Amino acid sequence: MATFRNIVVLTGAGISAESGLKTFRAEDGLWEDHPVEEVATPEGFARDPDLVQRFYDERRAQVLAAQPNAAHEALGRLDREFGGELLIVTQNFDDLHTRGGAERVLHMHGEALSAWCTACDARHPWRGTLRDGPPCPSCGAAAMRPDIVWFGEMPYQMDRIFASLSAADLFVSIGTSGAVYPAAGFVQAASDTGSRTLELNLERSAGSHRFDETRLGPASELVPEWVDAVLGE
Ligand code: BJW
Repeated sequence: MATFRNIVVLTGAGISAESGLKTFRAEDGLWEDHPVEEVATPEGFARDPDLVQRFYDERRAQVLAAQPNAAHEALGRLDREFGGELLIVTQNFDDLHTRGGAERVLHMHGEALSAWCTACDARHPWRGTLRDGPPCPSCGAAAMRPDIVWFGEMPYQMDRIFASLSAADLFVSIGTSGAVYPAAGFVQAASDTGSRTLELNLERSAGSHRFDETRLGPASELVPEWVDAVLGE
């Protein structure tokens, strides 16, 4: 395999599927029972905050109960052993990359285990529930919401992500459907600045045609194989 010095990895819900966390758009996915406009928009939250807080309280508990799988652990090994530049951009709000041993992780759609006070703008590590309106540890207001990015909101650290994409010589997308922007546009941004692009997914995604190469299979098999090859094992 060619030698790469600067890798950007994008991950989506598919990498955590084998840890028991549901994806969004599968037939039995999260949005089958919870329509996206109800639970993943600021308008839905304004309409029915209790429903939305319950939905995320339940998913926060599922994240706490889940364990990293072989794909998260392989990326953790890549982070420890790869001598070049690496950034793992995840759309997932779970903490399984970190528990799988990776440190260079950026949560572009926020984090399940963080709460955001809409009164004072503070963010706090959070493992409990939010539906009961707990006071913000900084200002005391009962105005905490999940620290996640809903449709119509700006994903986090976009400048840093696009700077990394433009410097990358390899962009790898793992377990994402390519249905949500701006993440779905990263493959084009990486290609435009000369990066090689590789997709690892269970099935072809909406953006498969934009990648130099697509490998199909479960992340728990494809990701360790790919990491072994990058590390020259
Ligand atoms: C496996 C596997 C296994 C399964 N192994 N693989 C019209 C055109 C273009 C854009 C827009 C438009 N109208 C509106 C927009 C913008 C909008 C958007 O993209 N809408 C689309 C519906 C078109 N985007 C936004 O609003 C974003 N903000 C924004 O654009 O701001 C302006 C801006 C402008 C310019 C620059 C920057 C910003 C915000 C998007 C926020 C998304 N939030 C969510 C919810 C987060 C909270 C929560 O967790 O509930 O993020 S939506 C949801 O989708 C979640 C995910 O991160 C995201 C992506 O989903 P993902 O991960 O791809 O999951 P799935 O289920 O779709 O796919 C799973 C994949 O895994 C599948 O491919 C399977 O095959 C695979 N798989 N098992 C390997 N074992």
